[in-house]
Amino acid sequence: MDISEIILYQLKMKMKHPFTTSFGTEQDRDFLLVEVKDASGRSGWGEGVASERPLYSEEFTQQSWMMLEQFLIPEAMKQEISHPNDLQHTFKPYKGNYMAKSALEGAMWDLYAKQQEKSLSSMLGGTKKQIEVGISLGIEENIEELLANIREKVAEGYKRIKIKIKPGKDVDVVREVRKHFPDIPLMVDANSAYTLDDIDTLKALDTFHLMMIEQPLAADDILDHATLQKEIETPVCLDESIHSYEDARKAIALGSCKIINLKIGRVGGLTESKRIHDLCEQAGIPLWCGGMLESGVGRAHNIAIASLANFTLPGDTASSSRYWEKDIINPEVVAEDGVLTVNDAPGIGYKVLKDEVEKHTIRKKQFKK
Ligand code: OSB
Ligand code: MG
Repeated sequence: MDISEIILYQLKMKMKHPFTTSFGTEQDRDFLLVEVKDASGRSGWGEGVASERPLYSEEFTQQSWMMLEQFLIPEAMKQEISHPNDLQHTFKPYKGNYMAKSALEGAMWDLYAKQQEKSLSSMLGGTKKQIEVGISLGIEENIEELLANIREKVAEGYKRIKIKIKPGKDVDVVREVRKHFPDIPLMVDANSAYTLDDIDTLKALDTFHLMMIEQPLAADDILDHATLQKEIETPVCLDESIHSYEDARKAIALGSCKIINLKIGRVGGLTESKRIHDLCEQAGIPLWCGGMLESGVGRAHNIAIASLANFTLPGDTASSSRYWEKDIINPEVVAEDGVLTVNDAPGIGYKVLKDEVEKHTIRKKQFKK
């Protein structure tokens, strides 16, 4: 691929509103960008989606930086990469750190697609030209606030509403939401806040005709989720529990879920995402693309993967304006009536605004061949 240079950026970008889940509140998004340059001056971009603190998963931004700086970028620089798929082999000896691996691999995929003058979507085998999106709404202190948020997002046309829940902010909240919005496509995400001891609560949630309940049990569990799925009608969707093709294969074999939320960063990149997509398609397990409060770079990658055929449910890739006053890409991502058009320009298909990137950059390091 004729790589000449890799640049690692750490950015801090303030979101318009704080976002609260069962594991905490985030407003200052602290994340990484990777820029891979070739000898002809083309750039590919990837986003490191870890959070500042290891609350969603064990990865966090500083750790991703060190992983990329000390191991992943030097390894990638050492060899001739002819296709982004090669990186799976390069990275394999290094355990875990999927989000760090995905940031570099994503930049390579963008660059590779640009070199081939094809869209990232088409390079991955994407077939859809339009994708449906939903929106993920954080926990609010006050139910009126949540109801107002839902009203606004339904009016904007989002194709399903996901609300975050945690113990004490669950059955009563969903009952109230259902009272005001009896028919909207609605789902909940617990971010692993429950155990099987909470079966009564989970069974109560089963009565609100939810599209699915996302990651109710522990992040490292697939067995208890299988037990739970036998007890409730609502499909269980796994997020945190799925880090790889192997995890997906085992979860499907055990009956731990009926749906998977795929996040490119959580599974180590686009190559692994495509493998999981094909496995789930064969197994009849529908997918949707999750989000990690991404900037436009990560958002563009999400749109590309969501254009594959088995992403049959609305994902979390909402408009740029959902989180940002001004995104770092042009054009911004805009969902119209809950539908995004898949870009057919080369690579991710959006221009990365270098001025905007620099404005939010708090640390930067250049690696030359
Ligand atoms: O569990 O899907 C999740 C955000 C940060 C970490 C984990 C999750 C989320 C979201 C928001 O639900 C998704 C988005 O809008 O980017
Ligand atoms: Mg989730």
